Amino acid sequence: MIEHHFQPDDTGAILANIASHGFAIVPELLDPLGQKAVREALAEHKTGLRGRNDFEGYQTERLYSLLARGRIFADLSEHPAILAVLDQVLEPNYLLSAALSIDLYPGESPQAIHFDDSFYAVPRPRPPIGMSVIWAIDPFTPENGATQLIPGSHSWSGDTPDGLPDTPEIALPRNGPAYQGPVIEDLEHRLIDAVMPAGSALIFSGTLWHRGGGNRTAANRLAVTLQYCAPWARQQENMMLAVPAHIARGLPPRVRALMGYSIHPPFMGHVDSMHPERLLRLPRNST
Ligand SMILES: O=C(O)CCC(=O)C(=O)O
Repeated sequence: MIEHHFQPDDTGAILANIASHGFAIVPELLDPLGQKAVREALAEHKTGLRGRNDFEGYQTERLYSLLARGRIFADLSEHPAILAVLDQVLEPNYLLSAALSIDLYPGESPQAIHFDDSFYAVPRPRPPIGMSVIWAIDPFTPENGATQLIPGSHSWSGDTPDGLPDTPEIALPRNGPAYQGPVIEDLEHRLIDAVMPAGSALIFSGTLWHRGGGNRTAANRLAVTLQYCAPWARQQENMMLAVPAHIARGLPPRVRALMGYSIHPPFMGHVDSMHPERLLRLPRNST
């Protein structure tokens, strides 16, 4: 059995595991107070509404735009142990692409197997264009829907290996080159459960095949996922509209840079030839 759990300051080992297996787990990175802050921030906004398709999950409640919903999410998005890893994997000036909570209700079925940066239609194998972090707010178990991963699949070639569900919701590139990789007999047997205690962070490559598991328990499984992308790639969530300017002004500079209040040289991200931070600092009534 391979050990995939690492100490937060062991960046080298985390990076090595991501390079060889596609993921790493840092147990209990968020303490119980932080977990409570996440729950309280989400509680204000929960509606009980479930997902709109099988991918979001018909028995899953997702809340997006998290940076606008509580300071704790800004803290998570710039967690030093996470950024120390991302700094080595993604190009400088990388961005926060998505910030959402995923609450699996009892009875949720497993998701389709997918990889998170599939909507960038760049042929595989390739370095990741995105990196994902899933923060377990409840403990993740095989029974309650722990994320399931296929170790090593981050380096697979091709986008639609035999046997993978290719559903419209996933929007896999359909016109790309024919699959060139190994024949996949039974993908489900290759999945392993990301079992981890509450507060743990699962960090994985955007090219790693995975899915949310099914929830066979009587309790919910709550997670927060923060996804990051290359500085030249389009973010999934439009952070400028998702987070109103008056909230963005109060966020730490690094978080604002992750949102897109930053320049990727020579001038990607400018506004009227100015750094976007300059506009943000203008008095409220002039923006
Ligand atoms: O909820 C999970 O464990 C994984 C969810 C996921 O992979 C996704 O929605 O892209």
